[in-house]
Amino acid sequence: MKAIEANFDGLVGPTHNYAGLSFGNVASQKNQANQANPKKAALQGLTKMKALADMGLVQGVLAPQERPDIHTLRKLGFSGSDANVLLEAAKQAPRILATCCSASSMWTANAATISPSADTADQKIHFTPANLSNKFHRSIEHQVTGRILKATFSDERHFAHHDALPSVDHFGDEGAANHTRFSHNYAERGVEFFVYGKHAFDSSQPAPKKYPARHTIEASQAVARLHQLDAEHVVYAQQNPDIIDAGVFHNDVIAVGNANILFCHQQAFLNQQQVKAQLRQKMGDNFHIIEAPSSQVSVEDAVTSYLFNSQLLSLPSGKTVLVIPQECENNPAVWQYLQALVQGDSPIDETLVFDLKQSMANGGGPACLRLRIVMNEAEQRAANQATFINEQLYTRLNTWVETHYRDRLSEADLADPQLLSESRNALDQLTQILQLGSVYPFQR
Ligand code: SUG
Repeated sequence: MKAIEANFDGLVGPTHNYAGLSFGNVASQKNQANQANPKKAALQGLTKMKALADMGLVQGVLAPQERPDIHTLRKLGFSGSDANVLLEAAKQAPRILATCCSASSMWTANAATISPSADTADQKIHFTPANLSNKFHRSIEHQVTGRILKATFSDERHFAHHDALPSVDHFGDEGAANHTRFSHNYAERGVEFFVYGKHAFDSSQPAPKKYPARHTIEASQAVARLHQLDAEHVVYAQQNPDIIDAGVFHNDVIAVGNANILFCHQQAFLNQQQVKAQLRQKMGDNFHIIEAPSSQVSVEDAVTSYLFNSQLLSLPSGKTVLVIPQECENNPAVWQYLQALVQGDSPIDETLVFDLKQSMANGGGPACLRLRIVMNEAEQRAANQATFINEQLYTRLNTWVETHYRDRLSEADLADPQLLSESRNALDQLTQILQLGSVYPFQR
């Protein structure tokens, strides 16, 4: 049966803001306290989704989380009416309030790790929501993420859902941002490539010194076991610890892969030669590795431009395109490298540039905004059809954003009880549009 790679983008939530919550993510820290524009952020995301759907790709959308997260604030001892919870949190612990208001679930590359049915022993698609345990504001996503994934892929004949791994640093799991699946044909068994930042149970192994390694090898191995993958078709690689210290907090900031292509920086992995050799051995002939040399693109250029946080897409026409953020155009070294790449004899035919500045300012590029799911035709039919982007859904979601979103938001606005009710009202309608049922705590 024919299979395709679908991209499910995260819809930016109504509380999108810049709170500087992600130590080790240079953009998040740099833009702390800047004013955000949630409406623009959501529309920028929708524009990308629609453009890819128009190119004949299967494009889905995943709903955002309920924020402010009153439920978590109550767990932390704030009480009274919802308005009082917000007020007290703002007074006593404004940073905790900010963590409970982040729209960070928009970066669905961190929502979960997905293994297609061609790779799993029971021939179902397996989903494991990422615990995101390294950052408090993200560690409170996985439960609702799991519900949204179940509401989008509910048919148990095709889809197997696991709980997130235990939420501790030993099993820190950042999901698909550190996972790539290679194949010669989407319908056939592929090679799953798991990238981690450190070993949790072996302190003799190298690790970054300045910024945290968010993801452990033990987490990757657990996900591979849960997904019933054949060890013969799995490769593990450690991120180069030095580049984590330079701001590469996820592998998808320094490498992207799809089909039979790996596009990465020369310094992406520890023991890079060995990693490449393993991938070549498992993928066999006709596997392409495009390695950007440090002499042409520095790690710093990669981090500021998000060159590798691109979407490497195989179009129905047979062309391969690289979806990049505008920041690549603005970086002369990166732009020159890209021009030479598409004009030369690389397997990448074209670049497609998007303005995603609202998300980029929090360290989220095109690839962060999407979760990839390889599906065959039966699986596509079994998924929730109301979540696939087409002309009608695009128009409906644009109107929904225009109706419910603010065009400016700063930290001081997070305690506004009006924002909570606007946000809940918007999400209530969204669950109807996307036919998700009651996935949010306020609906239960
Ligand atoms: O986890 N930023 C996100 C960005 C995630 C990008 N995803 C991938 N690379 N796949 C993070 O660091 C910043 C929120 C703030 O500071 O307000 C934030 O959470």
